[in-house]
Amino acid sequence: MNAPAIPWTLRPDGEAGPVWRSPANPIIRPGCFEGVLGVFNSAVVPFGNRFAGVFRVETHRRFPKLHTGFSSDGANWHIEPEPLRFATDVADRPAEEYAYDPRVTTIDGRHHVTWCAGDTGPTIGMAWTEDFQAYHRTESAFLPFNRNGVLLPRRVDGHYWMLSRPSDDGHTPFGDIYISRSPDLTHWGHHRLVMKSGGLEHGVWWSSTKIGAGAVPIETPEGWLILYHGVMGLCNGFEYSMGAALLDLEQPWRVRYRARRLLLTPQAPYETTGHVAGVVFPCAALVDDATGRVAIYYGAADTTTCLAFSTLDEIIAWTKDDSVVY
Ligand code: BMA
Repeated sequence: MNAPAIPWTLRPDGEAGPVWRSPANPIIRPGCFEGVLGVFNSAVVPFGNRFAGVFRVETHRRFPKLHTGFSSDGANWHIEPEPLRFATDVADRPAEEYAYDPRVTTIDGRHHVTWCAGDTGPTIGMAWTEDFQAYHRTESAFLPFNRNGVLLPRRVDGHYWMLSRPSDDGHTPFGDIYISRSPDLTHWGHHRLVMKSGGLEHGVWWSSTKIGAGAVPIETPEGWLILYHGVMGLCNGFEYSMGAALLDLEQPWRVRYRARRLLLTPQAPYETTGHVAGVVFPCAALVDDATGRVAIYYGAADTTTCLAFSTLDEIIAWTKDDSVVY
């Protein structure tokens, strides 16, 4: 079966940044089915000759749930109106849990979903699927409170690895990216700090409050490329931007390069207006191996799902040209 072509738009004339937005943005909006107030911070992967994804959907209860979606072109999506249900679960779950900010990582043909689960407080829920119909839930990875759990897409040194951000029970005013490893995707240890939030020490001013992993890391000759979110505290609240860093391929807790300059910050009307103004929140990226084209999926203003584009060469050059020195 042929892999589907990823969405793509040429860089518009006059675009100065390393990443440009899709003219079709927002690609998924409230109202994609009846009663949807927001669909954002969601993750997609190639699935046979099309794409599948797990989406954060909010209805009039504003209680976030995960929904499955399918697309033949990566830009036009059908989102299932019912939240996804787990075919197998672990015991002793609260009666109703919130679930948000999913990531999907394909390892050896199996799609692993990680998300922020309301498991006696926010922490990293885990499930796997092979068909995006039956989801098998396994134990949560960490103790509460934790968010933004993102797996590496292959084993390194025989282990699975997950980036995460220890946090608090609210709108966490701090946060650094850690990595943990596991022999079996159940038992996690060997915890290491990867990157601290920005600020004066690191000169990454736009992420001076907190940072969190975003898209599944992309393997490149220069290291694992991570597209992450960084948060800056402004006088009227938090602002969420997207940045890039490269982690060592064999020792993924070591940062090789970290771009001082952000890749994308809220500027478009759909990023500066919505349920939470001033948020771009990447959760997935598709790469075309032949051309190095990258399609980045991000949530905008906690309301819609959007697409942005670049190439691996451009993002890597941007990251190395003005990097924090470690
Ligand atoms: C974070 C998460 C994200 C959200 C962001 C901005 O703490 O809850 O889901 O996009 O805040 O509101």
